[in-house]
Order: sequence, then C-alpha cells, then structure tokens
Amino acid sequence: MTGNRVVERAAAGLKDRSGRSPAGVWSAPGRVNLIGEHTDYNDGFVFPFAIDRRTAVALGDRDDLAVRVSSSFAPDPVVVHLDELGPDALRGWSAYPLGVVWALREFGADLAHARGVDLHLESDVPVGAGLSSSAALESAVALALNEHWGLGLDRPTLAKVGRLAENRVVGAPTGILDQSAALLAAADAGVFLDCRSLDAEIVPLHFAEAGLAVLVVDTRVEHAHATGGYAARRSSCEAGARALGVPSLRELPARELVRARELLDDETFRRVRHVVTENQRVLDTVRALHEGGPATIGGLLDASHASMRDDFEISTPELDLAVTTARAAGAIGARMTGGGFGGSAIALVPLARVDAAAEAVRAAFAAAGRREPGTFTVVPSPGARRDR
Ligand code: GAF
Repeated sequence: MTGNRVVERAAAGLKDRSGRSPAGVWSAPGRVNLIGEHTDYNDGFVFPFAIDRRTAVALGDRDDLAVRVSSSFAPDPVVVHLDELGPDALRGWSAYPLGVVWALREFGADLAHARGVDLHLESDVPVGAGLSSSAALESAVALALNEHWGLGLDRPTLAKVGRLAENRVVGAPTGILDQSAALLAAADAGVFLDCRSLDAEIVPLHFAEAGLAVLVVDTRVEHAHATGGYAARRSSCEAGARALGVPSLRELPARELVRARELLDDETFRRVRHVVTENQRVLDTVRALHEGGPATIGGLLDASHASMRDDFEISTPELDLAVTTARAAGAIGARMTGGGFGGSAIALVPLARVDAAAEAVRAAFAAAGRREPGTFTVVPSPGARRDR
C-alpha cells in the first residue's frame, strides 16, 4: 500500500532530521474530481473522490514555541516562531504547511497553550498533475494540528482552513473542492458536496464491482492556479452572475440561459452555460449512480469534457488527446479533471481494457510528438486520518 509507505517514510524522516520519535502521524489523500468542475466557487455542486495516493505528516513535540517543517521534497527545513506567523512572510513550499498554522488561528483556534512542533512531510501524490497534492498537504497538517493541539475544529472547518491558506498565503483563488475531498472522503465512495451549504453526502461508487476502473492520464503539462486562466474564469463567472442579477451562478435556472445569451457577450455566456449545465450533470451523475451504478455515467463524463473544452475553454490538446484516445480504446466515458490548463484526464474503463487503453494513450502521445504521459489507475479511498 502506497499509503503505508509514506506514513513510514514520514515517521523515519522526522526521526532522522529532528531526533524525535513522532507523537503521531497523519495523512490525507489527493483527489480526482469525478464531475463538477469550476462549480465550487459558484456555490454549486461537486463530486470528487479521494485517491490511493497520500501525503503524510509526522509530528514531534518541541521544547520551544517554533514550528519547523521539513520534507524530502524540499531543500531545507524552515523554522518559524508561532507568534511570527503572518501570511505575507511565508514563501515557497513551506507556505502550504505554515499557512495552515496561520489559518487555524483565523478560524478561531486558540493556540495560546500550543507547544512548538516539528513536522516532517512525505507524499506520493504527484505534484502539478491536477490531483490536489497541495490540498492533501494542507489537510494532513490541518488534521494533525487540530487533533494534537486539541483545537476542536470540525472537518468542514478544516477544509476552509486549507482553502484560506491556499487563497491567502499561496495566492491561488481556488474554491473548497479539493480540501473537502481530502477531509470528507470515504473508501469506495465519492463526496457529493453542495458548495453553498457545505452539506456532503457520501455516495457509493463500486467501480470494481461494475467491472470498471478509473484510469488517470497525467499529461505532464503542469498547471498553476495562482496565475492566469483559473482566476480569469472565476472573474468571468462573477461578471456573468452580476450582469444576470443573481448572487452566484448556482442561482441561475437553466431556462434563464436564453436570457443570458441575449444579455451577455458570447464568451461570458459560454462560461455561464458551462457552470449551469455542469451543476446539472453533477446532479444527474449522482442520480445515475444511485439508480444504475457507474456503468451509466459515461455519457455525463463525456458531456462534461465537451463543455470544458468548448464553453469553458480550459482543456489542452494533450487533455483532449487523452480523452479521445481513451474513448476510442474502450473507455465508457472520459474527461479532464481539476482546474484545467494542464494536469490530468480520467477515463472510466472496463477492467479488461485498462492496459490497452493506457498503452493506446501513450502511443497516441508519442505519435503526436508529446511528452510521455503518466498512466495509472486510482481507487476511491478514505479521507484524512490519523495513521499512528
Ligand atoms: C482546482 C481548484 F482548487 C478547485 O477549487 C476547483 O475550482 C477546481 O480547480 C475546478 O473544479 O482544483
């Protein structure tokens, strides 16, 4: 199990670097969003599941009031005194874990009696692949400190802590999807989340029982949400909602798209149409899963990809190639997943055809002169937890 390996590596890394035995080890998973893209910051619906790749944090108590973070994926440890943690002082990779410490306080956590800690992090969630490695890290640290310091915050609040760290410290204007997936997920199930109320329903997926697997194609085109297209899409959605007189696009009924087409410029209209139709596809997916199981959702995944490609314009040639090739090789549905502009696509593939589909995608990338993609299957897995 990859999960166990990162837990062991985190514990050993802490001992190595600080000489301390861990007081505990916590971990949180990366995620695949099955459907519901760019709907979270529009108060809409999302439906992610946690994957079997995790980030683990080993925690050791210190004798002072400092937080020291280290990792094998970072050059040097960073040490900051608990009272000196401001959002503007944090830079580089340590902004993720230290941003969480800062953000806990913003959500009312009383750190007056907290002792300093050493945190050592290890991960097997690929970075820059659109599988939420940053939310995995934030969620593991948030849960670890919440439990170790006895802060008493619930998981939905810890998800907000992670999002605030990401928004304010890292500078990416992202929504609540990724941290909610990392913190609320359950094995063999997806998290159907209403991003307005934050009500979550755990919906069984049972891919394997249906003879299906989820193949991830990491295009190895790195995306970054702190810059560029992501923020532009968010602004378009907000501008569309303002022009249509609704507080968020969640409030726009599908029948209002006729009026939207008259009122909005073509680009804003297509951004709005993506969000409105994607919300409906999430609802339809959850219903289809309840009524017919995962073999009935392929068409919804395809339609979601087409909407992201044509209306929201966040796909890339590599993501489109992954999707069309996987479909031609036997996938029953496929779509890009996550924020877009790079990252990964997912394909729902009959078990017997997974290897052939992966091979077909790699061959298509080679034939198109693209970098070799990563191809691997993922299994819906438990959310953040204490491992030791
Ligand atoms: C990224 C963001 F972090 C999420 O909040 C979400 O908006 C997603 O892109 C698109 O659905 O993962």
